[in-house]
Parts: sequence; C-alpha cells; structure tokens
Amino acid sequence: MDINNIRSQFPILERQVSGRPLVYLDNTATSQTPMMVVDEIARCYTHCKANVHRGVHTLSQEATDLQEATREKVRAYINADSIQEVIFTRGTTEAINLVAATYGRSFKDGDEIILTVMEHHANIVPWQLAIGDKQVKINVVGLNDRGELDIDQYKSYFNAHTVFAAFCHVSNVLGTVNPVKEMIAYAHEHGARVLIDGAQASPHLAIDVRDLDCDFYVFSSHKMYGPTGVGVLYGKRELLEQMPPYQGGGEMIKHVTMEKTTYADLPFKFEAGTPDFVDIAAFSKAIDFIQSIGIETIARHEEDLLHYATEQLLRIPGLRIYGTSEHKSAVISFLVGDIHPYDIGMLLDKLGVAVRTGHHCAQPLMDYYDIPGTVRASFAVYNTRQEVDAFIAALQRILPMLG
Ligand code: 7TS
Repeated sequence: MDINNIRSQFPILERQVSGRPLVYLDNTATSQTPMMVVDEIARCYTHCKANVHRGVHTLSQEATDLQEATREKVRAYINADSIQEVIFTRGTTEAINLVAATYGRSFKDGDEIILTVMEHHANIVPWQLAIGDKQVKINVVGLNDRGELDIDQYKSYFNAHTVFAAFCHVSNVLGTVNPVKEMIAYAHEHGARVLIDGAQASPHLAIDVRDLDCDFYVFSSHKMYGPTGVGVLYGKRELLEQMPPYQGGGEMIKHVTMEKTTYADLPFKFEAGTPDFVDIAAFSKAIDFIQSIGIETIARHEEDLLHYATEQLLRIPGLRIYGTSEHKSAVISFLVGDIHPYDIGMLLDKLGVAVRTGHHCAQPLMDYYDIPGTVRASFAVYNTRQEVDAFIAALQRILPMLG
C-alpha cells in the first residue's frame, strides 16, 4: 500500500489546524474524500447535470445512466441478488427510518423486538417512533466486560412474540465487530426479521448480504470516502415488495389519479422525489477508490494503527479504553482519570488533532457505563503511525495541564 500516494489524493490532509499539521482522527463520524470523488461531483455539475428518469434528452439519459451504474456497483459491492434490492436514501439514518416506518407498521400489540445497548440513536429512535402507542416490548441486549454483546442474553430474548431484531455490525463507540451472521441465523430460526446497521462496517469490512442472509442492511456513503447525502438500504426483494411506500411523490408512482395511486416497481417505489443524483454518481468513484486499494488491505492497515495506538495509550497512567473486543474495528474510545472528555478534545484541537468527544449518539451506552461520554480516536486508510505518534505526544502534553 503506497501511503504517500493515497494521502496525496486527499488535499485536506495537508491543512493546518491551530498552526499545526492536521491529524484527522474522527473518521467514524465521517471520512475524508479523495479528489477522484470531488472531481466527479464537479464533472457532473459542469458537464451533465439533468434530472434523472425524466427526460428523453441526452443529458437526462446520461445522468440516469450514471445513477444506475452506481446502483449496479453497490449491488456488486454488497453482493445483492438484484439492483431492485438497492435503494438510495440520504444516509443510514433515513434508511433505518424507512424500514421502521414501513415494515414497522406491521408491528402489533404483544409483539417484541430486540435492540442492543450499543446502538447509535439512529437505530433506536426510529423503532420507538414505529412502535408509537402500540404495546410492543423492546428487549435490549447488554455487554460483557470487553464490550461484546451478551449473545446468551440475545438468544434468551427470542420467543413466539419476537418479530424483529436490529443491531449494528460494528459499534461506533466500542469498535466491537458483532457476530452478525450467527445472530441473523438465530433470529431466522425463530421467525424474526433482521436489520443490520452497517454504517461502521461498510468502510472497513467486506459486506456480503447474501452470505449474511440479513433482511435489511444499511450504510452511508460519507463514511466510505464518498459524498454526503447518500445512503443505501439493501432489502430482500420479497420484503420490499410487501412493504408500503415510505414517502409519496414523483418517481415512485406507476399511475396517479386524484383518488388513487399505483406504485412504481422496485427500487423506485422507495425513491420519491429527485434523488441526490450527482452525489450518487460520485459515490461510484468512492467505491472505485476502496476497490483500487482493496478492503482487506485497508482493514490490515487500520488494524496496525489500532494496535499501535492502543499499546501506547495503555502506557498512559489512568487511561481506560472502552471496548476491548478481540474482533475490533479501528476506533478507540477512552477516558483518563476523571478528566472530562470535552476538555481533552478541546486541547487536542489546539495541537491540530481532531478527535470526537461526547456521547457519540449512543446515550444508552454511556448510561450503561455510567459515564458522560468518551474521547474517541478513529482511523482510516490515509492515517499513519506518525500521526498516531503526534496524537500520543499531544495527549501527553495536555494531560498534565488537566490534572
Ligand atoms: N449508525 C451508526 C453505527 C453510526 O455510527 C452512525 C453515524 C449512524 C448510524 C448514522 O449515520 P448517518 O450517516 O445517517 O448520520 N455515526 C456517527 C458517529 O459515530 N459520529 O458522528 C456520526
């Protein structure tokens, strides 16, 4: 892997922050975007902007072809059976809301669903909204002391009333990689459907939805070196066909009278209105970027950084890492003594180091640990051991100031 070549594709990495070279370690929130993606956005705006699926004219055809080529690329990337199973959304959040608001309508009094305590709010709140006034119980899977899901507890929740389970593939706080294939198989044995929140898996792991046999899988482009405003909902065709539409509007219809509407076929039934077709087109280049390096190579590089950083962090007196799973993605959440994470994040920023602090949209997880939040450093393909060194040196410099 030619790290200098990779870094040269990300001009933002040459930026200075607070008069120092930027060390960007907030990749879990969003990753940076290589020029091939930025160039494609510019090319679409300057060369072929026209609304998709609406015109016979050349520009519209070209824009449609670009969007649909991305759909095919995503299909192949996650090994879906058909492009009809690949729905573009605004992101992971919208994709989960879509499933909760449509599939979730079938929930009825007495049903039970399963979530886990490590979920991002995006995989909690939509289910609460879907349940509304219905008497549907949410069973919450807890953790062991390494921050891994308690799989025995997960299994113990299944009974004749269990209809659905939703959980992340990779935790955005703990980095834990969950045994999702085994968990999906267990849910299916008990007749429940499963949604996997893949927001933190898709940038780091190979995804094969047919091998996993998940019913729904969701992720965001902007965490995969791609543009903002684009996400993907994968769903099994037979389920998507049964589900009512999410939003109504243009593109999602077959025929409209003032009294009644028939809906378009998949995937368009779930894509009301003008999609973010420029960013969808450019998302294709982000997948090219990942594939040009290889997801396994990316994962190996990030794992090296994870181990290198973990080793050095653990030498700092009073530092505690949250999430020490054997199978872990390159994200490190930590606290030092009783120092507030916000103070650490602010001072690191003054030394050019960008980390995330706070609850990371996972308040139930913070409550579980009885902490206000953590400092979180997370790595991407363009990060280096030298950046880890700079991060550790900055941390060692600021900690004495914070007592
Ligand atoms: N699910 C997980 C596991 C996430 O990590 C995130 C975003 C989302 C869902 C929502 O994705 P979105 O693209 O729709 O916003 N996670 C984070 C984070 O950890 N810090 O900022 C955003």
